[in-house]
Amino acid sequence: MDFKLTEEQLMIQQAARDFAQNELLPEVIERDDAQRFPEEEVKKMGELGFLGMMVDSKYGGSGLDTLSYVLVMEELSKVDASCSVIVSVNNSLVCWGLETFGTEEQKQKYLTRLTTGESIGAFCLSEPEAGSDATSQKTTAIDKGDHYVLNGTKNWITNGSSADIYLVIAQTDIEKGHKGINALIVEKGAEGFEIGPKENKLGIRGSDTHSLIFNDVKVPKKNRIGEDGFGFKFAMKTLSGGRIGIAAQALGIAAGAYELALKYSKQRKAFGTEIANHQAIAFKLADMHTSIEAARMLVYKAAMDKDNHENYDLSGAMAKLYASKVAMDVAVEAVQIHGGNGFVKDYHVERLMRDAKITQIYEGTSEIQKIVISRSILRD
Ligand code: COS
Repeated sequence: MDFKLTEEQLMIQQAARDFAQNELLPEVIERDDAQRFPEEEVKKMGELGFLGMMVDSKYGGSGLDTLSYVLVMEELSKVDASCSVIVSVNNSLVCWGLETFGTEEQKQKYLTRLTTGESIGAFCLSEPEAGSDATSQKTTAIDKGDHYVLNGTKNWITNGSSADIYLVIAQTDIEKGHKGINALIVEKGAEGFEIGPKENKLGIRGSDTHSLIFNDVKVPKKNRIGEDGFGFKFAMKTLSGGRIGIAAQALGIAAGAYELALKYSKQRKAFGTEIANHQAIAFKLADMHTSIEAARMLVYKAAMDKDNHENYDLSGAMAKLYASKVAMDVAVEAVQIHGGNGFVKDYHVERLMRDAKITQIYEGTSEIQKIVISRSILRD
């Protein structure tokens, strides 16, 4: 494994770092407080090419590798995980899925808008009773010849109200189980498509999370992704890549919290010296640094597996499982190192701690990652 970054990757990393510091940091606390979607910031990320990073330039994408995408995710997440989840969903779950499995017509119509930020995408798999158990889809897409009729409810959808293009997973033929599931492209404004109220969340409060309700929504058949019955495999394959993005988000949250704690520990004095000089704090920093470095190796390895066209189901699941635990542990320790100040919003670490939690839940909980990992090692 050679993790020496190329000149181009270093430039992209620096661009993301500068953007996060100059554009995201100034109002991140206010956006979190008010649960305000970062509309202007998303536009700018579109201009910088962060929204269609791995997409071919013929569809307006940046044509970069997964490792570059991971570097951007890491830098954005150090400062604002609400922004980085928008980037992750748009890149990994929506653009990648459409580019890899969509028809040329779908790519021309939808992908070109998603890569520039003119439109944002949402990935709609979870339901009130189908989160981890993703084959138990209750939303139906009944085949009516040249179109499907979509009925049901989706839950916890990132970009729920700000997206324009929704990839919706639904059951067409219940008899066929997961082989009777389809993935459909639904546009905002379709008759019968309602956006439910916004969730009031613990973390990533700047991203908008909604339930979505479909009441007899007509979806043309040309909006189906892949062959009839490909929807569940589409969701699984797409989520495998999505997990690398979320692992990178977790890595960034951990690294961001660590950097703040390191800086603080060199400034704050107690018992006549900077607190970093106390072994109680220095050892915490040592543990944080070590676990972040280990997480980084797993995340970069998973990205490289994808770039090298190796199977990345296992490496992506391991990266997400481990990096999300590191994010949670490191963020809690960063708050501890900050003491009373850590409990106050101005110091940013309490937000990072709240944001870290979701990385152990979405795009497959830690328990689901353990299912994926254990099945893989027991099969091989
Ligand atoms: N790539 C391609 N196909 C995959 C796959 C992958 N990564 N993972 C599973 N599949 C296929 C299987 O090969 C199987 O197809 P066949 O019957 O043709 O062999 C099919 O999908 C069903 O798989 P399986 O039998 O393993 O299904 P399970 O119900 O046991 O569930 C898990 C598998 C738990 C891994 C799956 O339901 C899952 O990932 N759940 C979490 C979903 C999730 O991330 N939710 C969060 C929502 S997005 S925020």
